[in-house]
Amino acid sequence: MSSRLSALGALPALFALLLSRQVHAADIDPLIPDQAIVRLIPGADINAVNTRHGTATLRAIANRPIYLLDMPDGVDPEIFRDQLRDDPDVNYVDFNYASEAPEARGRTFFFNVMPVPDQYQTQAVWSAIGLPQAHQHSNGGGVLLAMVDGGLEIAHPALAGHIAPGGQNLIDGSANLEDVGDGQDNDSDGLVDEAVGHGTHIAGILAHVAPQAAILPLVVLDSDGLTDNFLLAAGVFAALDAGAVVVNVSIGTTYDSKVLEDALDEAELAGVVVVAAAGNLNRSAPPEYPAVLAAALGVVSVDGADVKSSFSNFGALMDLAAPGEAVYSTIPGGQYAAWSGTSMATPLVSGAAALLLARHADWPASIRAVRVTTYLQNTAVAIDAGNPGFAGQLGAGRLDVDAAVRDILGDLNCDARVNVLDINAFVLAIEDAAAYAAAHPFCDRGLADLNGDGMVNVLDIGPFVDSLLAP
Ligand SMILES: [Ca+2]
Ligand SMILES: [Ca+2]
Ligand SMILES: [Ca+2]
Ligand SMILES: [Ca+2]
Repeated sequence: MSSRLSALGALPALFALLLSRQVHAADIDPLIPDQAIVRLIPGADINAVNTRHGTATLRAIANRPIYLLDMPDGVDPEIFRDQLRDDPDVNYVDFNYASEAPEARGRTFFFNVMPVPDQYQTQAVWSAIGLPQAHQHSNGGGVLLAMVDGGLEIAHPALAGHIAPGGQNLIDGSANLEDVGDGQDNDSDGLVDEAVGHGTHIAGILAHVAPQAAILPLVVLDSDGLTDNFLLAAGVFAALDAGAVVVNVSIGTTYDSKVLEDALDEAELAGVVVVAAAGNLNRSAPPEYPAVLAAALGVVSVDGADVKSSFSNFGALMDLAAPGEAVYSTIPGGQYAAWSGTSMATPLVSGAAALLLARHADWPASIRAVRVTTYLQNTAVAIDAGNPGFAGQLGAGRLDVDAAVRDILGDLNCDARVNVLDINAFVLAIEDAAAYAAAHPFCDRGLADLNGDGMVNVLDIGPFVDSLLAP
């Protein structure tokens, strides 16, 4: 990207971009002044648009006509946006807002630094979500799992062998993926490099949950945990281009960004599972995007007793809960530490999605994301009773990876539940294998073998009825 910027003679604009990124970390993400995001119609030329409007290209998204533009000095942003919108080459226009890691926004840091991996490997978080049992069925092999986050310590011993080639730093266009500070308070909040470790910590959680998945780092967060809507969307688009089937987004923005919605819509069409952190400010409004978008799995944090974490955002648009308190994972320097946040709950769900997709590699893109959501939600452990005041606002329940990944005998309509809705499918499975396969594509007829004799036939009827009547 840097060569493209130079070719456009946009270095002064880039300098302006760097200055404009000196925004304060805040509860509400601030507008980044003087920037516009445009998507052009197919075949349109950004240079012609820039010439007409006096704009300059600051960044471009690969393989799509989406650009971050620097507005001319002294224009009224609203009027200027309307002028851009009236340009026949322009599909949509939006402003650019800052965006943050929830832990940067909420000011939580890693703690209990340890030189050894014992806590990381043996912590109760893994057993709380049924991970050891789930690993008997799947380790995530063959799945490309993207993380749109900060950099990560590639050389960390616990990450060796887990990182996919082809990672990108979308901030500077380089291949530098490292998780290091720059000694600067990039977001002018009085804290220097407060988000160093975030990406490494997320990577360590993904690597433990889905040990055979390949983790693709897409760096959009700076060392203070700051990014913006354009970069965040660019990270999701890059994940799609790389062929990732799961995208972990432990980042949120309070602005309902058109370009981020665009990226999530494209992910949905491609059957890619985007998992996003709810946010760490114990509120339901303003919500944080993309977690609340329909195409994302929004994750809230609970403690070891499935009680909502005091910091966790919540709301009717959340999809799942997962443990997010004092989660041990990797940090730079080859070390380990605990960190609390919805950012830490999120990769538990992303890793679970990877296990599920490795187990069901036959699921085509057309059903993949919906199936993953259905399986993870319908096998989740109900937690509303233990969270008075938050009923319906913590998602479908707490992640149970074992329940999601193992075979569910009697689930003939493949919704990860066994109930009366399986009766017709069960009868079809017994009567006519071909008709069953046609009516329930990518479901497993073998789940009708309730008596476990290796055959699906009338002898399974009694045990199936018993399973429906079981408490
Ligand atoms: Ca800072
Ligand atoms: Ca910094
Ligand atoms: Ca079912
Ligand atoms: Ca049987």
